[in-house]
Amino acid sequence: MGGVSYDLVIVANRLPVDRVELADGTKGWRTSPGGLVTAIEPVMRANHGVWIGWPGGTDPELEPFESDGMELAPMSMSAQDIEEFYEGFSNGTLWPLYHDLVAKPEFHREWWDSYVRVNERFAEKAASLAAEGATVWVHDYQLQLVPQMLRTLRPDLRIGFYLHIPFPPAELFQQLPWRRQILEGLLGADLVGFQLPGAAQNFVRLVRQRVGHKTHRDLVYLPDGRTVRAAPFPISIDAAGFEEMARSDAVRFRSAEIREALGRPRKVFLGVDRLDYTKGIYARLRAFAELMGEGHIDVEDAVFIQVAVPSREQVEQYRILRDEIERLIGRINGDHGRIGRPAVHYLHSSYPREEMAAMYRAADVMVVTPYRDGMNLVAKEYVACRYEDDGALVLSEFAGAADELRQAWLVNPYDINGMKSALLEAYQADDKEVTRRMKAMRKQVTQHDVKAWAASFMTELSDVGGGHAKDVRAPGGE
Ligand code: GDG
Repeated sequence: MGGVSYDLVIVANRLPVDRVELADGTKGWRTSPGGLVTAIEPVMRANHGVWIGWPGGTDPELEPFESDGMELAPMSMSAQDIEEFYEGFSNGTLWPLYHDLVAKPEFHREWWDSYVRVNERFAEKAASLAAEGATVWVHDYQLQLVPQMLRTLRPDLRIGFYLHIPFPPAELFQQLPWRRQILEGLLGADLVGFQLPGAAQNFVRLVRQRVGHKTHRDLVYLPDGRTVRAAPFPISIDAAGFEEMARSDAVRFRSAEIREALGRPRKVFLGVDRLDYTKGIYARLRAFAELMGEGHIDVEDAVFIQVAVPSREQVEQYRILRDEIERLIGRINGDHGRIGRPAVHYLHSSYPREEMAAMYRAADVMVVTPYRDGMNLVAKEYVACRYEDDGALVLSEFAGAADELRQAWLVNPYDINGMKSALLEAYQADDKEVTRRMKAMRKQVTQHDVKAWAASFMTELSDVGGGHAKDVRAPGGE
């Protein structure tokens, strides 16, 4: 490692870049624009930071390198790690368990063993790169054991953990055979951050019941004298960045082009999701199809664009879901489409950010209906792009974003009739009503952007973190 050490270490399952094959056959890096990169980048730049994560693929471990002004330290993954740690324990056990059992979690002891081994490797890497008294910020459900492992290796560090997905109620979490180890893993951090207050409360309650530590409100008192704080930090987006992109000539032009290509419908409905069973894609399309079948919406007037970004394609449940959705869309178009006028435009692909912004701009009704979602950034991105204060948002009450975007048409995605009424109301709402709602939501998203999120987590972390650790600067300072 050449003895280089850093004052700030970000540890996340994925690096913000992908390992790709370049035109000349050699390997190179491509930045993968995600919410986390924009969130973390300013903090990384304000400090001497490094980001530890997996670049995808099964290449052997590489030395840390610089990309686009950020120091990155790639972690290797073997085919077995990918199968057991990533697809297995992370996405076949924890993901469904933490999302209200929307799918049935599988419990396998080999998957758990692999989870422990990979978490150990991440912790060792962080320990080797952190300077004396440095701050380490660990992210998400794949790495819940890292805080404690790291604290054992390096008691001098200040450690923060942030969970991007929901933290389940005790009644569900209880099922996990390794529940105690996960709770103890998280308690290695000084500050454990969640999307919503309810998740932080679930965690504190479980720690009291299962591990037996004393707690008071958002604090946990450990026998060794340490105090751990559990608190909500609702994540957000680069709102100004999205608005600027939406206002650009290129995006405005592209958005008009999209509406033209759709055959100039009166109204465009839009869904943008990773193809995941938590997102409620099937149910929303059924609701839309029934509205067409009953004559409330005519295919000459409205279309639905559903972008389904490929995700976790090696996991069986995701393949089944894809088949079900594609069969449903085939049926809807068969029943309601006309020549040159399909009812649903289905895109199974990922797109550049500008294209996403153009779709947000082109859409009159944005439909976000997850059964459970930590936050849902797509809903906030739509709002950020609607700088003319128009556009209706239909939003599941089970998305974290519903706590902030109260003026959306809120729906229970399990209630198809309720969802039909909300879709129809949003479709028929007059301009004044749509604007009143959008204005309020835009205020919320602009005032609580991702910079504010990262800064508030960092500030809290330096307040709770053990005595003499170095202070890490929050970005910007405006
Ligand atoms: C997890 C939690 C929580 C999607 N397709 C493309 C693309 N995206 C971008 C979106 C958005 C992000 O990916 C997706 O974020 P979401 O929040 O909607 O959902 P998850 O992927 O499930 O994220 C979630 C989040 O973590 C953050 O804490 O909100 O609850 O589940 O930013 O724009 N971006 C581009 N092309 C695509 O095709 N460029």
